[in-house]
Amino acid sequence: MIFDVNSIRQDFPNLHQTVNGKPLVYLDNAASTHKPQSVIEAVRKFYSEYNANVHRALYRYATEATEAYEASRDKVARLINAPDRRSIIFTSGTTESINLIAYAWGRHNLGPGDEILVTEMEHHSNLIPWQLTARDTGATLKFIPITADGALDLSNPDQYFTARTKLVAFIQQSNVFGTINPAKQIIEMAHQVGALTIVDAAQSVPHHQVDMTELDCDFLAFSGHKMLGPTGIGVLYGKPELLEAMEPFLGGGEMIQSVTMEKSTWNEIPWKFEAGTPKIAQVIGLGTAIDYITAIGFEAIVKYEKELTDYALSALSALEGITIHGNAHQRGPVISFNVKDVHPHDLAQFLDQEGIAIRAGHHCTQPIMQKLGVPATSRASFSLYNTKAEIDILIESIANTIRFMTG
Ligand code: 7TS
Repeated sequence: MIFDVNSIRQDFPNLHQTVNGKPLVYLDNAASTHKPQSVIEAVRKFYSEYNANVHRALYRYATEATEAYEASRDKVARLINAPDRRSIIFTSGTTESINLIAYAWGRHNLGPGDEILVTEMEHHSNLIPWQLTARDTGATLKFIPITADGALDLSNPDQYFTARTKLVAFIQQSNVFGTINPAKQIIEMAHQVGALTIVDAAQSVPHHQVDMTELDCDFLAFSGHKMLGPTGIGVLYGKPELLEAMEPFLGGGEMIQSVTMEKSTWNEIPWKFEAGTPKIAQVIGLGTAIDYITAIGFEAIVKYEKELTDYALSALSALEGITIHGNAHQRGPVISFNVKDVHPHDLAQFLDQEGIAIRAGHHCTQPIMQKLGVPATSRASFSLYNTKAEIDILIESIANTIRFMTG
């Protein structure tokens, strides 16, 4: 398929809105992306044509809903090259996926003397669950530091990867710096000391091929809404033998095999971890988002998003008084920056007047802000439907804001 951004943009109704009479320039894709019409239509079709609960009834629409729900599981497995569909558990998002491991694995397998290794680059959703796990189990939390370039400092691995390390939890692609971390290398170092790994892939799965067979991680988490899919849906990948050995997370319907008043046995994986009525419409919508992404293909997506990112980086750095945070060799389409004498919140408000949506804040990474010595940054993040013309509007509007704010 030939990559044609103009025709791609036609598929996204939300991109054609105006803000303050100006065309919307949406550059907050690391927070959440817009949805193509096919995803919106898949959700509408489920509710209006075959709405039913799954896995429990034999009438026609229940069967249709169950088939569509389970077909999405196969699509997810194919997308990330997971050899076994039982590895794919549907959750509400990255946050829930990580918490599932923290509760169903962490609290049953960790204790005093054990170490959980995270990095200084984590989104709060891959930090707080481990702070809570450490508190509840007596395990110790350790951190791989970051360098001034916004990369992981892996120069002293023996300091962090020890015989006590039981779990390594790390972000594959930074939502602040855009840095793509050497995931395969980190997973190998973890496995060498006998630790399990959980990869926060919320910012990587939407942008490049993430391959379970190649990475060999034990667990991996991502969210549907950052990859053209609905909100309220995410994925936890886990190696089947680990999932089978784990205790359940939430108890209730769906996750059981047999129940007496005194005790119960558990359903097979993945359903053991999908208690209650699942997110049926969202799962079906996610499957359609995956269809959309795979029809374009990651090769074209990576190439196009890199072109946009390089273009924006060079235009931004040509502006007076701009500090760009992070300078990793391998990076995704996310740029965080500060403008001298202009608070990020003021910049975001000025840009909003021009119809431009960027993020200003700590990006759920307060430890990074502390390390950078700033209260907040501005952040522009791109998706496959953004254009160089939109970046031109961004740059011009930042220049105008600087002129206005600093005289
Ligand atoms: N991990 C990373 C790396 C993220 O960027 C985010 C969300 C999450 C986890 C949490 O995902 P959720 O779907 O469970 O909420 N990141 C952002 C962001 O950068 N701006 O808004 C949300």
